[in-house]
Amino acid sequence: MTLTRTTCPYCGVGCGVLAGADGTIKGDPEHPANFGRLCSKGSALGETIDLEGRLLAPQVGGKDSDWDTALSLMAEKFGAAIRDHGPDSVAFYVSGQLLTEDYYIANKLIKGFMGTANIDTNSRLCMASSVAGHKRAFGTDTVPGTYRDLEEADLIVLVGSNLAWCHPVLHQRIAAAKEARPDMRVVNVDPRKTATSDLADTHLRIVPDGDIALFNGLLAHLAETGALNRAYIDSHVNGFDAALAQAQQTNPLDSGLTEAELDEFYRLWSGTQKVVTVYSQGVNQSGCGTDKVNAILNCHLATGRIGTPGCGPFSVTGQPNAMGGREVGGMANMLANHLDIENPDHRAAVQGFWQSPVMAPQPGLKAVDMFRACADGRIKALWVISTNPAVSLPDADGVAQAIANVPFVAVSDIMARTDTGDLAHVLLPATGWGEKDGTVTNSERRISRQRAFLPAPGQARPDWKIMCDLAGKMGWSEGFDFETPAQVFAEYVALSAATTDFARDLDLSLFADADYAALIPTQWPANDKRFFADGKFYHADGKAKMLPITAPAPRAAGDFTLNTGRNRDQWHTMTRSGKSPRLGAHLAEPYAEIHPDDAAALTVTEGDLIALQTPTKTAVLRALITDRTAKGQLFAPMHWTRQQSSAGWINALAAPVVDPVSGQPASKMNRVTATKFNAAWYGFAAARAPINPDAPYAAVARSLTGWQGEFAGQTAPECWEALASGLLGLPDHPASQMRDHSGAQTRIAFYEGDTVIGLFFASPIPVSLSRNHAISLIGTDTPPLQALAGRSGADQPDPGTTVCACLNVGINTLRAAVEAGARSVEALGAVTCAGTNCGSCKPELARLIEDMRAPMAAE
Ligand SMILES: Nc1nc2c(c(=O)[nH]1)N[C@H]1C(S)=C(S)[C@@H](COP(=O)(O)OP(=O)(O)OC[C@H]3O[C@@H](n4cnc5c(=O)[nH]c(N)nc54)[C@H](O)[C@@H]3O)O[C@H]1N2
Ligand SMILES: Nc1nc2c(c(=O)[nH]1)N[C@H]1C(S)=C(S)[C@@H](COP(=O)(O)OP(=O)(O)OC[C@H]3O[C@@H](n4cnc5c(=O)[nH]c(N)nc54)[C@H](O)[C@@H]3O)O[C@H]1N2
Ligand code: SF4
Ligand SMILES: [Mo]
Repeated sequence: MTLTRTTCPYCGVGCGVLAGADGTIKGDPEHPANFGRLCSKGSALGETIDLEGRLLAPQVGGKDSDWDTALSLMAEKFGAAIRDHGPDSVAFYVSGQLLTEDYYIANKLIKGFMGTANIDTNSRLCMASSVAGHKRAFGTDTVPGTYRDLEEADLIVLVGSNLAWCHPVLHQRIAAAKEARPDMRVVNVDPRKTATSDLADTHLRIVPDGDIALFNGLLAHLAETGALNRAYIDSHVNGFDAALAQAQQTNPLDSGLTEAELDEFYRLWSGTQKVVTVYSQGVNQSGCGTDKVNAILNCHLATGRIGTPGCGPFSVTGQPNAMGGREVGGMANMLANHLDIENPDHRAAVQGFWQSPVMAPQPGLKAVDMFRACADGRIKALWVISTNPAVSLPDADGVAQAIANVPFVAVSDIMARTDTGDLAHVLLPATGWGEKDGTVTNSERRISRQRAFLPAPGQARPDWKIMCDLAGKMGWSEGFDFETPAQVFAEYVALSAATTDFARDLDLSLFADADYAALIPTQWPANDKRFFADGKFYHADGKAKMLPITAPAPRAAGDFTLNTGRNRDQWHTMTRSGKSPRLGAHLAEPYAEIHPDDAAALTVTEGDLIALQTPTKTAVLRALITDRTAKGQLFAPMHWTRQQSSAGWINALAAPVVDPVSGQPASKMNRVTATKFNAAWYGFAAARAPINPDAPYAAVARSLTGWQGEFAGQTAPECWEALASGLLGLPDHPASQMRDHSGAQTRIAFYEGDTVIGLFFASPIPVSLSRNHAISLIGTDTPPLQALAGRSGADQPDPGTTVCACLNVGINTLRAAVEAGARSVEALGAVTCAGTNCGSCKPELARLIEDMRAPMAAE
C-alpha cells in the first residue's frame, strides 16, 4: 500500500499525515509539527472519508442537476444582481478550511472582478481579534511564535485556550518538554477548569473577561518592581507611558483572582525571561477581544520578551488554514499578502497585477453585518463555501432566516445535508480532504501540502475550480484559466514578489522556484526565521506600539453566563467527525456543564435535562453537574446542529454582540436563564438506519451498528409504538412491545425477518440500561424477549461511556482497573490500553485516578 504525504484537515497545528486509499492513517514522522504524533480526531480520519451523506452532483432547487446548468444559473443571478443593484449586492461567505489556492481565487474573483469586498470568512469568528491586535501593535498581522518556542520556554501561560482538546499534539509536545525539564512551569487562565488545567501547575480561574484586569495588573507590577526592559522600550516601542498609566488605573482584583494568586503569577512572570503566552478563543471571542490581545502584547513588548527563542506571544490558529486565509487577504478588510484594502497604492498594485477590470474600493461587510444585510434585503446573491453559518454564527436561527431571505443562495459543501445547505437554491459538490490538492499554513507559518489520495467522487470538483468555472461563465476566463492548483499557487507567489516594495512581513520568494508536487513543509519567509529579533516592526517608524487598554466593568450578577466551546473528539458542526462512532462516543449528547450548587438550586440531578432560555429561544441539554465550571456559569459545546438534535444548537441563544474593533462575536459570553426540563418520559433508541431527532429533547448520533438516539418529552404519548416507529422511520415493521408490571416502562423491538433493526426503550426516569449492549444487538438475530431484556449478560460487562476513543475503552473498564490497583496513567494504559495510541485522553485518565483517590484512601 503506498501512503501519500498530506496534512490533517482539522486544527491549526497542521500535523503531517501519511494516508492510504484503504483508510490507513499514520502520523508523518518527518513533519515538523507533529513528528509522527496524531490526536484522536486525526487518528480517526480513515473513518470519515467514506461517501455516505456526500453531495455527489450539483443540485438546483433540491434536484440533481449538472455543472453547466448550475453554473449558468449562478452566473445569471450574480450578474443580474451586480447589474441591477451594484457590486455590493453580492457576497461570499467562506472558510478557514479552504486551501490557500481556493482562498486566493475567491478573493480575486469577488474583489478584482465582481468589484466588491463583501467576502468574509468564519475566521471572523475565530482569529479576527488576534489579527486586529497584531496590526495595532506590530503594524502587520505577524505571528512571531514557533512550536519550538513552546519547548524552549521556562513558563507557558495558556490564556483562554483548551490546548489539550483543541490543539492536542501541541499539548503533547508541551507535556513531553515538561517531563524532560520538570522546572518548566505551565499556567492556565480560564474561568473553567479543563483538561488543559489538569496539565498546568496552576489554574487561574478568572471571571469571564477578567483577562484585561489580569494583564493590566501585570504591566503595572512589572513597572513597580523594576522588571521592565527600558532599553528595549526606548529603542523599539511607542505608547509605553499611556499604556502604563491606563494599566495603573485597573484593579487587578477585578480579574476575580485573590491577592495571593495574583502575587504568585506576577512574580513568576516577571522573574522568568523565557515566557510564551499562548492565547486562543477565550481571548479572541469577546466583546473586548482585541483589547485582551493588546493587553497581553503590552506585557511582552514592555519586557522585550518577543522575537527571541522560547519567548513571545503566540496566538494559535483554530482551523487548518486560518493562517493561509489571513495571508491571501481572505477577510473583508484585507488584501492578499498582508496588504491593506484601505490603502489606494496597495489596491492599485494588486489590481495592476491581476489586470482586473475593477477593484473593490473599500472594505466589505464583516460576517455578522453581512448576514444583517441578508436579512434586510441588501444582499441579492450569496455564496457560502465550506462553512455552516446557520449553526456557527450567533443568533443562528436569525441567520438561517436571513439566508432564507436572500433571493439567490448557492452553497458549496462536501455533504448533501447541512443546516446551511438546506437553505440553498443551488448546491455545489466540492471535493473533500483526501480528494483535493493544495496548500495550508499552520499556526507557526508553515506551509504544507494537502495531497489527494482518493479519486474525486461523483461530479465533485475542487473549490478553486468551481470558482474559476463560474468566473468563466461570467466572461472572465482570462484571469481564471488555471488548470492546476500549482498554477494558482505560482500566481499567488508571483503577486508576493510583485508587491515587495511595500515591505510587508509576508514574503513568499522562497517558494518562487518550489517544486509544488514535492513541496516539503516550509515556514515563510524562511525556516526558523525569527520575526522582530532585530526589534524591527511594521509601523511607519519601524517601532511597535503599546496601547492604553481599559478593563471592562465587572459584570452585574443575575442570570447565567453561558460559555461555549469545543469537545475533544468533535469538529465544529460534526459534518465529518460525526461520522465516526468512536469519536461520537465521547460526550455523546449536547450537554451543559453546571455547578453543583446551581444544579441543586434548580433541583436538577445527574441525568436530568435543563432548558436554557433567552427571551425568544430555548435550548434543551443534558445537565453535566461539575465544579469544573464556576457558580453562575454554564458551558455548552458548539457542535450540535438541527441534523442531530431537536434543541441543541447553542448559537440559537447567542446574541450577535461583537468586538467593536475586530467585529468578532463574543461567543463565550451569553446571557441565559436556566430551568429544569420537566420530562414525563425519557427514551433511548438504537437502529440500523438514521433516527429522526424529533422529540422535545432529541439527540442522534452514529453508533457502531448504525445509529443511536436519546429522547425526552413533557407528556407521555398516547401510543408508544407510533412514537417509536416515527423516530426510527420504521412504520411498516412488525414490533414486539413489552411493558414492565407497573406499566411504566416501555420496550419495543423492530425486526426485519429474524433480524433486530431497531430497539426503543422509554421510562419516566432517565433510561439506565447499557447503551453499548443495546447497540450491539442491532443486526443480530436475537429473539424479542432477550433483545428487550435490556441488560448486559454477566459475561459481557458494560464498558460504559467511552474515554479512550482510539481503543474504545469505557469509563467502567477504567474504574475497575483503578480499583484493581492501576494508580497511574501508564499503569492504566498497560492494563486497559487506554491512552496508548494518540494520548488525547491522558488528561482524563489522570483526572479519573485523582477523583478516585479520595474514596480509596478512606477505605
Ligand atoms: N476538538 C476540537 N479541536 C478543535 C476544534 C474543534 O472543533 N474541535 N476547532 C478548532 C478551531 S477552529 C479553534 S478556533 C480552536 C479553538 O480552541 P480553544 O480556543 O482552545 O477552544 P474553546 O473551547 O473554543 O475555548 C477555549 C477556552 O476559553 C475559555 N474561556 C471562556 N471565556 C473566557 C474568558 O473570558 N477568558 C479566558 N481566559 N478564557 C475564557 C473557555 O472556558 C474554554 O475552555 O480549536 C481548534 N481545534
Ligand atoms: N457558540 C460558539 N460558536 C462558534 C464558536 C464557539 O466557540 N462558540 N467558534 C467559532 C469558530 S472559532 C469557528 S472556526 C466556527 C466554525 O464553524 P463552521 O465553519 O460553520 O463549521 P464547520 O462544521 O467546520 O463547517 C465547515 C463546512 O464545510 C464543509 N466542508 C468540509 N470540507 C470541505 C471542502 O473541502 N470544501 C467545501 N466546499 N466544503 C467543505 C463541511 O461539511 C461543513 O459543512 O464556529 C464559530 N462558532
Ligand atoms: S492536533 Fe489532531 S486535529 Fe490538530 S492537526 Fe494534529 S492530528 Fe489534526
Ligand atoms: Mo476557529
